[in-house]
Amino acid sequence: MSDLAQLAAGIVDGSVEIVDLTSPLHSGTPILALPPEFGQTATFELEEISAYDDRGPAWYWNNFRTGEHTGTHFDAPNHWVTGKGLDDVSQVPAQRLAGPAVVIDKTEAVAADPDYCLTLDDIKAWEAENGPLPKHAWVLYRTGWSQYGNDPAAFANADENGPHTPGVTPEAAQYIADQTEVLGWGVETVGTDAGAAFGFEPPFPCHALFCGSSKYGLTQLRNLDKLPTTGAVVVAAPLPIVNGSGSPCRVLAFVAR
Ligand code: 23J
Ligand code: MN
Repeated sequence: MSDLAQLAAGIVDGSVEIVDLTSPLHSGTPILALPPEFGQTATFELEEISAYDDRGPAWYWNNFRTGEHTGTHFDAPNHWVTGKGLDDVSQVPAQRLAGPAVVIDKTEAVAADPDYCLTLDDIKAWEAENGPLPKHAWVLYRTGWSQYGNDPAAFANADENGPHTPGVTPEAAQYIADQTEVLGWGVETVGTDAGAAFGFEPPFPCHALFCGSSKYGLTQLRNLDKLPTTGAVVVAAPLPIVNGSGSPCRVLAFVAR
């Protein structure tokens, strides 16, 4: 049997499990709130066109309105000024939407400190155990934060100093951007950067360094606890919005059982 036939057979008989890493999209899906001087993204909203009624007797359908960066979504290179002129979300090659997935688990550190940021030493320790961050891989940052995904206030975890959510140190982001050939960085939080990352140097290091090196972002992922450290395959499927900076995205993981 060819590899692809074996994959297809595994999907049919369940020995390949497809784990949905996507958060459900609805008007209560948490969104990023920037400081009030900046433009704001929109929540997801449905507008009913008809529901088997006099507006359309045999059909139900909706219009929707949403920010590109609402819910589980894909950050394209042109999202950040460092990636200005690089690919919009419709231009990202399909071959670069899928790849092997690896998981870096910092659940314990984040439980102790919600502002925990992944360090370069953390990455080096992960690589000593598992090998180099692989070429063309999605690197998924497991923090446990998805447990708050149905409670926007807990998910934002903000006080008078701003949001307190986990992220990545500038040094670690620099290493991923410059020293690896990964596809991108996937997180459980509202954005790829820490809640406090506006005050980092550079500000928002994941956005600045990943967009600038044509690496992608995936956010608000769930079910990362169902993935092995290495060995899963992940497919991210953003809408091909022409000139878009990102898109709500279905993210599926193929896992051998
Ligand atoms: C715009 C400005 C800052 C941030 C973001 C967007 C995101 O997190 C995003 O969804 O790309 S931090
Ligand atoms: Mn985004």
